[in-house]
Amino acid sequence: MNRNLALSLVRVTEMAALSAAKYMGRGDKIAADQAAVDGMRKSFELVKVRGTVVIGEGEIDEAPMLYIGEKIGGGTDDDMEVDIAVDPLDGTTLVAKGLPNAIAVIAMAPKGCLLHAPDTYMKKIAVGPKAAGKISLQASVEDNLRAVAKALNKDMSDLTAIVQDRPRHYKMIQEIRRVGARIKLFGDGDVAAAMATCDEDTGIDIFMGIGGAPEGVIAAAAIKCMGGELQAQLYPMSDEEVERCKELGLDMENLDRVLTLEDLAKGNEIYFAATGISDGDLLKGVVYYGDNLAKTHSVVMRAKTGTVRFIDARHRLNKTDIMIDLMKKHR
Ligand code: VTB
Repeated sequence: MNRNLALSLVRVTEMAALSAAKYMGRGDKIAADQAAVDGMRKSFELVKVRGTVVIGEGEIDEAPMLYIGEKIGGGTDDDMEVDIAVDPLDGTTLVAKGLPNAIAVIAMAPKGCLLHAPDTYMKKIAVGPKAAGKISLQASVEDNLRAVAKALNKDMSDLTAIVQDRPRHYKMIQEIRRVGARIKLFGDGDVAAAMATCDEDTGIDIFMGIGGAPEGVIAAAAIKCMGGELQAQLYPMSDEEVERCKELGLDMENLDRVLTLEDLAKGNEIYFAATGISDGDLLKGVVYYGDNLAKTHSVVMRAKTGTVRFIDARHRLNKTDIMIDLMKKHR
């Protein structure tokens, strides 16, 4: 696959972020999400691929754009067919409330290489490169914390776990405290939270918890590019979610099979891009300077080379038709 595709992906997340960030703190998560979808969908025609959305905004009857199965991209017959996994706004509540850590994110791989995750919960554990190979979803919280502390040569009291602040995690949080590690809680956005384990500058060493399965596939694509490890297990928490797994034709006898990075994002032709919407551990949020000038901070990665590029971009919001339309619609 053309390695420059990664850079064209970042335009897509930049547009999503520039649109959605307009809604920061305005209390309307639906409008924020719609703005992100608009930005991502309109700019995707610039990406020369024949894409199929495998993780998106929902089924065709739920989402007008970026629905599962939608054909997107400006590719022609001689361009590659790819799977596209998008979360135009991971953390709608974060944007609506003006909280940190919201990102626009996209992963891309050759057709059939991204797990078509059902819309259910997923149990996940993730670490950065130095602790890759040392974790197990089936091990205890204590065993995982001790294995990672050893791999990172850290005292337990220097180790930091990132956990989503939800009642389903309270028992695990108590266990982490008993073992003696530090905890960083987050409200929403577990793609950014899992990715943070792969950048030592965040000070975050291990991600543990139950979150969205679609977000788990997207995080796996990022972590594969960054050389970390993520293990996951589908974790349907209602009969409706079990039904969704059945409808996708998943092997119900082995639904709780531990999924590795290779199961979630196969091969090394994995591309990933994300742009910060509000300030986060890894990516800074959008800044509007006035006079039609704005700034974005993105990361774009490719598993094949392991190249991780951070891109600080300045955008003239009145220069391109796409941007003019988006800024007119979302203000
Ligand atoms: C999870 C997480 C997402 O929403 O799906 C979470 O993966 C939903 O958790 O990143 P609850 O059902 O407990 O609210 C996000 O945090 C944001 O979409």
